[in-house]
Amino acid sequence: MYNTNGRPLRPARTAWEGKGFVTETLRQTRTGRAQIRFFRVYHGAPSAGRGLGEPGHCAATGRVTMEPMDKGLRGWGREFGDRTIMHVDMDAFFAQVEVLDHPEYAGKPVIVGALPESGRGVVSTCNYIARRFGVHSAMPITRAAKLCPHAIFLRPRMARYEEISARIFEVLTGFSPLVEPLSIDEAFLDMTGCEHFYRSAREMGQAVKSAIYEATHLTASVGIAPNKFLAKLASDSEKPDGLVILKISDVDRFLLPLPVRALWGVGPKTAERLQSAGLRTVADIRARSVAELTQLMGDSLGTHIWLLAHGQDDRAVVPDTEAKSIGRETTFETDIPDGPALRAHLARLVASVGLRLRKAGRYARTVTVKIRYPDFETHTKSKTLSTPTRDDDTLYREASALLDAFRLRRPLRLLGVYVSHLQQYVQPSLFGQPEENRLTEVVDAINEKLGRRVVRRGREL
Ligand code: DCP
Ligand code: MG
Repeated sequence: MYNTNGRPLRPARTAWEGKGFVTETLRQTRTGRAQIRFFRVYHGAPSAGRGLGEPGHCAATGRVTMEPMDKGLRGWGREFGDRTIMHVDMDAFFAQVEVLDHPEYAGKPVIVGALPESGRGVVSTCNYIARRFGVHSAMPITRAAKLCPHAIFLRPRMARYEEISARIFEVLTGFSPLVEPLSIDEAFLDMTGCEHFYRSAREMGQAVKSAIYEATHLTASVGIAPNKFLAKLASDSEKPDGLVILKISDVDRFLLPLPVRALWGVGPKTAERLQSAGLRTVADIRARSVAELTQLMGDSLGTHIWLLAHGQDDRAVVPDTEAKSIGRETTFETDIPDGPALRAHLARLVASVGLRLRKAGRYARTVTVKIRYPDFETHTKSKTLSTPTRDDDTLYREASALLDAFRLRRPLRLLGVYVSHLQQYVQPSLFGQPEENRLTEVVDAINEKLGRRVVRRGREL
């Protein structure tokens, strides 16, 4: 038994090595006295759908000694079979954030989405108090207003939800290097090999829930199971603030009574077809052979349903390593009006973003400039280019034109530059390849060699 549950000291790091990759997590032990460096070795690329290989070895520093993985460090993890998969889903996410930001809403029904007076639009989500009145996501707002007229109706504040979502994902990446985001409030984690940090699956789930709560003051529901399909079913089954553990030995008891609609990919139409063949529950499907099912539903759907009904799902957890945007912003110590000093800041931001873009081997189609006034009023302006670029001069020209377009009349508290719509290749077009700026290449090469951005453009000074 290792006294090794604990808070991650830094997010897991991943490094490619030869035929596979190694992940490293650094954690503080529960007693706080030792740090554990924990390695997992995988064979093949995670994105190739073979995320899992044989565990490699663990190494420890400090007072805790660790045995190699192959001596059975997965411990209770083996009750889940080859893999331990976790699904995390925030409860009534938008509504919970609204109650967090407006404590006076606590204990009241809160519905986020369109406003009833607009007469159209739908509910994005509502808190669990409003759900008792029958309100749910995607319901017309006028119907929600009839069911729960005394509710607090709010428009969504996406920027705020995204900010909190980023914090949640930061917490999650401290628990596993393999985090696959499914939506703004939901993710799969492959926890295989991390089991020995916890005395039980329950303790592992509780650690993730507590870390999310500590970082955001919001509750999440968690499911832990042998695969993605079961983990998601588990986390959905005891919302809100749930924690459901499905070991291999629990799966049948849990799965068999469920209606066929619970099977991933079975929509209303498929469910109808299954029902007309007398298949109402997962147990009904279990009673049939795979041949009977493929005859009924076709080869691919039939096999899929049969496998799920047997609790089988071998989809890998695929981390989302592809950045969707690259950006940098800076808050000034004293507010800066438009002029040479502000433009020099813009040039520095562009240089930093451009460098990261080139390092990522990407071209960007969209450039965005963000500004914030001292009273926190915040605006962005974007431009999408006809040819993607990763050249600093082009990026600076576009960013500068965007900044002009704000017609700043007041000093700024914050300035930011973002690029998005990133792509790896540029389609050869009538207008030729995007200009690769020779100067940018040389500057990058020198800076790379010196390890710092020593060489800069005059406009940054
Ligand atoms: N959402 C939306 N429209 C929908 C469904 C969801 O705008 N039809 C938004 C609002 C939700 C968020 O996405 O807060 C997350 O979706 P979930 O399906 O996870 O729903 P909740 O988190 O709101 O509730 P639950 O506790 O059921 O997860
Ligand atoms: Mg949710």
